[in-house]
Amino acid sequence: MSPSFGRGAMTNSWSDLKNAEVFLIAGSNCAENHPIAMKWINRAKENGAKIIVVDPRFTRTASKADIFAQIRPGTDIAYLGAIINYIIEQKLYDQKYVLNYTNALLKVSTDYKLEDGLFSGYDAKTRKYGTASWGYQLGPDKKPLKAESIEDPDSVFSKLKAHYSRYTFDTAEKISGIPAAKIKEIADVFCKGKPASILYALGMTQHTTGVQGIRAYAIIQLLLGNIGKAGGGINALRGEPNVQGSTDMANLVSNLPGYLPHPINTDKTLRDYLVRNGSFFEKHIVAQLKAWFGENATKDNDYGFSLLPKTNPAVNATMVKLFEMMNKEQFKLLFNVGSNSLVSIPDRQLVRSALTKLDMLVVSDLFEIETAQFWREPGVNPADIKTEVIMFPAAFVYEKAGSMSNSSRWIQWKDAALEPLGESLPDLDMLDHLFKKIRKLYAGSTDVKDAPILKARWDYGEHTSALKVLQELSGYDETTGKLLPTIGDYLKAPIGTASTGCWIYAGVTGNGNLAARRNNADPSGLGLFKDWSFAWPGNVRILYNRASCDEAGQPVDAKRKLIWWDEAAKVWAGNDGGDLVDKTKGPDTPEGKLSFRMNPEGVGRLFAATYMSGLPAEAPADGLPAIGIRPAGICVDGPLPEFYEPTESPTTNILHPEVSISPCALVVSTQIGKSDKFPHVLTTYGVVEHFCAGGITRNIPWLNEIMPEPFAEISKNLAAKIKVVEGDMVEVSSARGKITVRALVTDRLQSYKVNGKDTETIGMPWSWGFASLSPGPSTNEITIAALDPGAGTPEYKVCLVDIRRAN
Ligand SMILES: Nc1nc2c(c(=O)[nH]1)N[C@H]1C(S)=C(S)[C@@H](COP(=O)(O)OP(=O)(O)OC[C@H]3O[C@@H](n4cnc5c(=O)[nH]c(N)nc54)[C@H](O)[C@@H]3O)O[C@H]1N2
Ligand SMILES: Nc1nc2c(c(=O)[nH]1)N[C@H]1C(S)=C(S)[C@@H](COP(=O)(O)OP(=O)(O)OC[C@H]3O[C@@H](n4cnc5c(=O)[nH]c(N)nc54)[C@H](O)[C@@H]3O)O[C@H]1N2
Ligand SMILES: [Mo]
Repeated sequence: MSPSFGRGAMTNSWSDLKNAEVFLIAGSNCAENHPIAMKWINRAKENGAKIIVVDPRFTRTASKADIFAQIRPGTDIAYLGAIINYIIEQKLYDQKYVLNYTNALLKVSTDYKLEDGLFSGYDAKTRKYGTASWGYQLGPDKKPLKAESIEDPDSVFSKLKAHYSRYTFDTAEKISGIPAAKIKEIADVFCKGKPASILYALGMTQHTTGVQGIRAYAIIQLLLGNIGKAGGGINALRGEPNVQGSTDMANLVSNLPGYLPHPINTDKTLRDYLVRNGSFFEKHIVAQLKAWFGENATKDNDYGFSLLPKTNPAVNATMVKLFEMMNKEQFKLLFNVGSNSLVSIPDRQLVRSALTKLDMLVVSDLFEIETAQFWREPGVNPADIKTEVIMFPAAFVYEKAGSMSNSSRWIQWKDAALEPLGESLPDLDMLDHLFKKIRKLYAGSTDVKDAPILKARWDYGEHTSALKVLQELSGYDETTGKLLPTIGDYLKAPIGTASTGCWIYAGVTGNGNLAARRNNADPSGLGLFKDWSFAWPGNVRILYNRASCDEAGQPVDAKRKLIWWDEAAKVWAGNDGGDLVDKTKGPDTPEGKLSFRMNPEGVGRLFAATYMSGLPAEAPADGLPAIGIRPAGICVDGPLPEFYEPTESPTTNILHPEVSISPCALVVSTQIGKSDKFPHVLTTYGVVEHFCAGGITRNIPWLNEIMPEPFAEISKNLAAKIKVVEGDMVEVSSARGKITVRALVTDRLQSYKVNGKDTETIGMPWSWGFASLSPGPSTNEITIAALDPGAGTPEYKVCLVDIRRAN
């Protein structure tokens, strides 16, 4: 959502959850998937906090809830929109916060509109939006015009009010299946408790409107003044061990490490890149180029900018798209590290076919997972497969040193506890061996496309040191070769004299390895633990914490003081590190007022407008395009969250039947089902006993014993209708395929009404495949490959199916 911070991380932290007065847990089953979250939630509950859970199923998390609402999968924006409407109508918002810390007063372009489910700027041919009309009205100084009051019809606040006035509790009930009175109860309880925390994970993100759902959370939390506060925030409970670290390190197609925008094919020079992305990124991309290319990155050669690979934004090769390209024979080699795509990718026939198109597949994993054995899946004749498959046995987490970053943005160091088993190696050593061998093969080449490999700085030692890698991320003074002590030293260094491999990690190893700190003192009692490991950026534990203070820089919540302006010492002091541009700039200075310093407006964004700050009033005399400072992160599918039906849905969108599903959704599956043939909604989820695609856990006998096989969980109503009892085998089919599993008949799923029509949700775990000690059918045989247009996340949480007794 933003080109800088917060691409899915907690604004707060695990241990901060204990400070909340109320929780909305919607789209997360943390009791089963994130038990550490539950530990801190339970502490808050002991202190009287209220828990609201919204889920299509009654989960173990729901069993702890004061309010539980069963929702039709994929309809959260409908009830969240109704809550936004209620907050505005009943004036439940935090007036001061909204005025001072959000863009409520800024005037929106008069060209902006939403009509029949389409925002202005839609191009039906490309199914994409032109976003020019989503901007602000700008003054002659190129800054957004500010309205006198939020009543001004052009203000962001008025646009928000008009947009959500259509979302009544009754409309939300018709769409989501949650009774109107229950939605009102959720709104009342959530808005009354301050601070209030929102937790989410896959139940919100795995939709074609995933990003917009999280935007709806942001709007609610900004209106209520809950961001930047202890016990508040929006907390993305991230999944895979170190998924936070891997996205920090650019395991995302549109980013370089530290969430720097990835250069694209039209960026011929560093200047072109800065015209698109703003001067804010100059220091960071140059520091990264220095880290990657060392002495081969100089001012004279544009710091080696031409050595960086460029992406084609029209391709946007997120995971599913990548397999689509592979299936069109656009790749010869796949290096598959720590992922079991043949089980985890939706509509998995695409993966099955794509892998056969490769010349070579290298799999690095602990076990010979399904992906590595695709050539001997039942039904496949190995003689037909031309792909050569090579297995690299990988060392496990306890067998290697390194840092892992958790959802709280804490970078935590660990040492190796065991020697790697057999011939297995840490992935870092594998990469190091490979890189050195490849560089040897390329030696002497004058081909420009080989230059990045030949010019890279690669010095992690004879026996690779993970600490050296973390030090490279932390950063060096390139003039002395010494580590830069802190992020402040990095920021002060003139451009071209400092390197960091990932600027948000700057300082992590500057004064010793701070990631290895294990001091669990917590003097404030707020769970900040600031001497335990290191949180990016700059050890700030709660992002946007300037917003926890009033205009005078004093904490608004006396019980939960994060930072404050110390007038005598003329400095921001506090229990937490200040999320501030400059700690010596007081609350009445322009810098000291910025509550959301990473946004170009400096405030939280109720309306995700297009905007570049810092553009000069006059065009530059040299005729070159001007360089601004910082662009706003936008959502490609609209500046305000709007409800769209999932790609496969049992009903049409009652808000705008002509534009029923997201007009921008990227639908990759070729077979799309309709509700006449496939009347039920399927949702997929994880189970405690297995981990993701099950590569590890299905090889652990005692886990297999307690969770031996996949199942389809159905309501008692549905069971009676299809004449099935618990334990019977059922065939679940979608437009893409069918699988046979055991029926699990429970009260955890209930029949419900959608727009007057009886509807059923079927729940299925997805952790099985044909290999391992305990094989079973893969649920992704039937799921749909339809992607969120911004994030590329597949709509794993909703598709249409039919179910019947097998034989
Ligand atoms: N034991 C165990 N722990 C895990 C994992 C595991 O496989 N096993 N996986 C790890 C990974 S990689 C991840 S990403 C996380 C995932 O953590 P979670 O997101 O908690 O995992 P899920 O069970 O997929 O989905 C969460 C809940 O969302 C609900 N849901 C489905 N659709 C909707 C919807 O439209 N709206 C709402 N409000 N809720 C919906 C589901 O019923 C489910 O209870 O867990 C991590 N932890
Ligand atoms: N239907 C459906 N499908 C889903 C989801 C869903 O909710 N529903 N959830 C999605 C989500 S959130 C995720 S994250 C993906 C996960 O999908 P994948 O990433 O494909 O699945 P994992 O099982 O997590 O694969 C991780 C592999 O890494 C291996 N491994 C562990 N440690 C190491 C190591 O140190 N080095 C190496 N080289 N290998 C290692 C493990 O043995 C395992 O096989 O699945 C997605 N698929
Ligand atoms: Mo995940």
